[in-house]
Amino acid sequence: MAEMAQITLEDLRQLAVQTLSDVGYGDRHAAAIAEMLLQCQRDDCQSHGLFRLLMCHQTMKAGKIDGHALPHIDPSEGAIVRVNARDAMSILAVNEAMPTLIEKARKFGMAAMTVNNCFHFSALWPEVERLSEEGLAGLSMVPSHSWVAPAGGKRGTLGTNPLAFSWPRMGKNPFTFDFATSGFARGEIELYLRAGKPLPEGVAVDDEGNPTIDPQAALDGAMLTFGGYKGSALSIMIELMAGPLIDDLTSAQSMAFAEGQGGAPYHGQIILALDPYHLSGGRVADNNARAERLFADILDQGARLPSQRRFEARARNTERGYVEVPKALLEDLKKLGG
Ligand code: NDP
Ligand code: PYC
Repeated sequence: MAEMAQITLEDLRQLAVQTLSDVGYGDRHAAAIAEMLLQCQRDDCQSHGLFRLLMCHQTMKAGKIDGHALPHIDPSEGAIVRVNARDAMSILAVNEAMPTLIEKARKFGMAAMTVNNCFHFSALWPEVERLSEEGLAGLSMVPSHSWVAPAGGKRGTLGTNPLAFSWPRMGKNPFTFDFATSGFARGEIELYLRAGKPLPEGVAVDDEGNPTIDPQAALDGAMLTFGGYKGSALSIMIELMAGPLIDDLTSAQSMAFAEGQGGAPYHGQIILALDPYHLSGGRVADNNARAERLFADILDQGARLPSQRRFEARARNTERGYVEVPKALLEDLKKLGG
């Protein structure tokens, strides 16, 4: 078990903003990225919380990102809001276009945000949860770098390609899930490496295609999708939906673009917002009750809903005002120069 340090949420925010500003992110990007890192750490999402500040730093050092470019938002085309992130990190672009996406979903029943030309490192649940706060269902997906072999293959072709969904619930936290379509997120394998722990079986193969539980061999070899051919097909769908469908790169093209420099992948993102009022023909109350019966049947069996652990962590960490972070990570962050 790694030695942990306590850090208040405000100190975490300041540490993130300072680190991002020092390395070259403009004020608005630094604030938006820091808020994302804070939200993830507050919810005990270790692989995409403060740990990802290292990736943001490395992305700037790799020299391809624009730390200052502001997103260009084009709402002119019906139910689509097109966002050009202009080679900056995705988060500010998504945040700024979110009100337009919500407005369009309410107007048309469903709407899509397409984000192009963005660097992307983050969890997806904050944006779909935001939609559910507005009474909408949300679906979000992105490719990444081609670290993952398709089912039956041995070579990295697909990204770790996360998929997030959220469903609004009256007076309750939404039903939300957000996961990589690889067995493990890349960030999770990196955390196993830092902790010196072996991986479970079935997560990766080494560079000769043999199964491995060694995190470094997994990072050097190929990761595997979850659920065999089913996760593989979902991952391919994400490549298509957040790539060619919206005129942007696949994970393999993102990897080629990086030219071995490391840092966050560079690609597009699609977020769909669905309005239950329109889609149910105005019968929202009946259908909410139907959804709640589904959730009750799951919980009655002793199963839990996705995000339950996260919402519990949020309540606990918000109340006590601090989070626990590995001491080694804080040491590494202190060593980063501008
Ligand atoms: P996890 O495996 O940690 O969790 C996946 C989801 O399953 C969560 O919603 C989780 O809820 C839920 N869950 C876990 N255990 C159970 C259970 N027993 N019963 C019901 N639900 C359960 O996610 P990953 O490691 O795959 O991904 C972590 C993060 O990494 C995600 O936020 C993802 O967006 C991000 N990511 C980002 C990438 C990028 O390119 N930007 C690439 C890959 C991943 P809970 O949180 O409550 O446990
Ligand atoms: O953990 O797989 C991952 C990941 C990719 C990009 C950002 N995080």
